[in-house]
Amino acid sequence: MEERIQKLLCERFGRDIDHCTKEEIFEVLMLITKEETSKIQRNFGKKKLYYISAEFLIGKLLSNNLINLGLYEEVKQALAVHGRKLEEMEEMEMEPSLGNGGLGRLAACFLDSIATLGLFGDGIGLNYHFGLFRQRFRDHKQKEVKNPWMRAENWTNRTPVSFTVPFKDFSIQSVMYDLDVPGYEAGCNRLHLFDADTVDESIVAGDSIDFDKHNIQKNLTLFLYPDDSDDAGRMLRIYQQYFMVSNAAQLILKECVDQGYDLHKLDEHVVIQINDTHPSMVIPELIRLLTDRGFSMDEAIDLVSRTCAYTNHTILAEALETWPTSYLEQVVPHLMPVIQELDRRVRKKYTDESTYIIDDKNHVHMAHMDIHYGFSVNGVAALHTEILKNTELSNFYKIYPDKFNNKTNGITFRRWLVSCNRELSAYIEKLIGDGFKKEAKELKKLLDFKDDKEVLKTLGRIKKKKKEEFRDYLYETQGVLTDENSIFDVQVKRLHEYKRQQMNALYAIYKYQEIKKGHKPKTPITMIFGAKAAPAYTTAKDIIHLILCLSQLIEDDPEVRPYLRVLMIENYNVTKASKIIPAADVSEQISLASKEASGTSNMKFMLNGAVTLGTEDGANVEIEELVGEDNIYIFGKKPQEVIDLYADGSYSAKDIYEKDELIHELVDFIIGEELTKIGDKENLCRLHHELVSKDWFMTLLDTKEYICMKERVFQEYENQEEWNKKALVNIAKSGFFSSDRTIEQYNRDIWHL
Ligand code: T68
Repeated sequence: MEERIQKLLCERFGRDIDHCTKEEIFEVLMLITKEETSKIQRNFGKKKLYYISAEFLIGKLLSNNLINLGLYEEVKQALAVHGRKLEEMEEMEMEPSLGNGGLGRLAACFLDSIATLGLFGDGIGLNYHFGLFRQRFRDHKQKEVKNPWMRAENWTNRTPVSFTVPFKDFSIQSVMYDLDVPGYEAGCNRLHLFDADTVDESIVAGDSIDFDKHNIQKNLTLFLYPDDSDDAGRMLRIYQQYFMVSNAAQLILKECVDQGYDLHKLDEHVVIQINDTHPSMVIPELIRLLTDRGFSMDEAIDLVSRTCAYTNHTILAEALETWPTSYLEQVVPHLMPVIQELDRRVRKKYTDESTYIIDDKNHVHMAHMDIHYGFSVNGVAALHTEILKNTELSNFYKIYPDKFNNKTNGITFRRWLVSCNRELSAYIEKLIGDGFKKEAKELKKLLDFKDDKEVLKTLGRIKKKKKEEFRDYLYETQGVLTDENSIFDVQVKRLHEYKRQQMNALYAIYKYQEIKKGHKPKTPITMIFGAKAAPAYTTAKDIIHLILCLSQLIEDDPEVRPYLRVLMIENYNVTKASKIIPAADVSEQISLASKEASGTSNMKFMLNGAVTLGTEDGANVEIEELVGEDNIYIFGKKPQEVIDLYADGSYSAKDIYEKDELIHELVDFIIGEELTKIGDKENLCRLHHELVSKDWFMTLLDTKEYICMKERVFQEYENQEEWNKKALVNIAKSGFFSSDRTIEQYNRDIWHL
């Protein structure tokens, strides 16, 4: 390996390793990894899965691919001979900006597991040049700048595959870029990312995220989820979605034909997983392409319906996509006759208007199309699926009880343990062998060490080491110094009111005031946030502003600072997740019960020995069942109580604010002089008003219980042996959340590969 690295460095840069930069060494390591990946066997079968998703949040690939190829140690040693560190080269890698949150990261974990299980399945998405914005903090506010993550040498390979994608007024010729996805000690699949050569990065001004939204040929794949707060932005999303699925549909048919398969048996050779509704137009597009090839409408609809399966990731009404027919007419008029035909058939068969595809306001409901014309509908955690069946989609469940099924999310342990926490992984291996890397359930064997004081101590030591590493990382990247001897209390996820970062901020205010009164915590507390807010989501940005102002207030206060810190990680992404999660003690999963479909960071924290402080929501419910109530902290209103509150409209934030002294005081602190002298009064007042007069996601409902429970968490942390035992039980029981298990279930129940 050493020779090979040297040779390639000399060839490309004319220098040996001792005289090469980290960037150069990284590039060469990437090329070698790509070459090795291309040598391993491709998964194959007579039926193939296509996982279509607007997002693939794949994260950096060097370490992961080396681990999966079994080359990590070899490369590490080769570099060590020259005093170079693999970790330092990895720092040079840009994180692909191809996703936004849990949905995109889930797709990436799934690709890893699909390949690892030897299943024949590729991902299909878009090659966003700037992807999701990069977050900067200026004046205690989020500022969005573009994120140019691509380099001349990339993980992707340009392929000769190209399709013509027709829009109303023009066509766009696509280019397919491929990225190899090696499984862990297993075969390899691909991620196909479509792009167009007409796309022009220079139309983006400076480092902003502003561009001409009307120039589709030039802007089509520049950004992920370009701002949809105006019509042009919404229209651009339709262009992107159709571009993605038309390419997907054409690729699928081409691959079938190339294999010599009979398209009349499409469903025997192809299964399409539609990841949320962004790829839903693949249904009418495939039907259109098949009828173009002479298939009858009946047969085309029947075939496609037996090929497509839909995953729902949310019950938030505003996230359920609908498109006005007038928009679709302007972008893809040729799809409208198909969509209208699909709707006509629904209307002929069913009387329940709430299930129609096109509603009386002429909006096309993408999820409705998926449910009627797909053969499977799945939620992403047990509770979520029950809510879909009994509440959100109950009218559909009545019609199609057999289509509904649950697939509780999972995470790949290769990235979220073996790669991000090598110390813990190695220690587990020492205790129970390395079988857990492929059979996650083997982690259960750790329970044998539940009362082993030495083991518990070692777990504590590893946690401390990860905290020190995070301390150094945060100092280097953000210039903020953390105390590794404090409790790390962590909430990292997209910013949304239903996730209730604002409730966590109210706790910070509570603790600040307590410390001011002289009630100091025994062990200092570091509250760590990481979150991006959608650029047009005002309340979310106001919450970030509040957190950053609190952070400043405490930094400037020598009385409080030794006991409490509030830190916000800038530009939270997969790379930063893999640094903070192993260092966390407390995992904050405090969404309003019933609103978080599953959550996946909850699983990552658990796997790394953090204890969950959470509501009865999403996969928290399943975590609780696994670890038992002694090893998790659950608080707050139950999902059904929340659903009932919405139904009868009886929740009033104002009532709570007016009647409860403590809450009144905490909420008013937001507009008090301590914060308004640091921050922007307009933003803080707007947030205060939002909380007191609307509070759509019922923050104030659970705030008091939250504070009480969090106090208990910090108290119980003081008994380190008991705490480490909780950590051990969490790790030992986390095997269920391996995405290998999830994918086995998808395959067993839906894909049948
Ligand atoms: C997340 N959804 C769920 N959506 O919120 C989370 N949506 O509970 C779940 O664990 C995860 O999916 C995986 O199932 C998302 O991440 C989006 O990102 C999104 C983006 C645009 C429109 C709608």
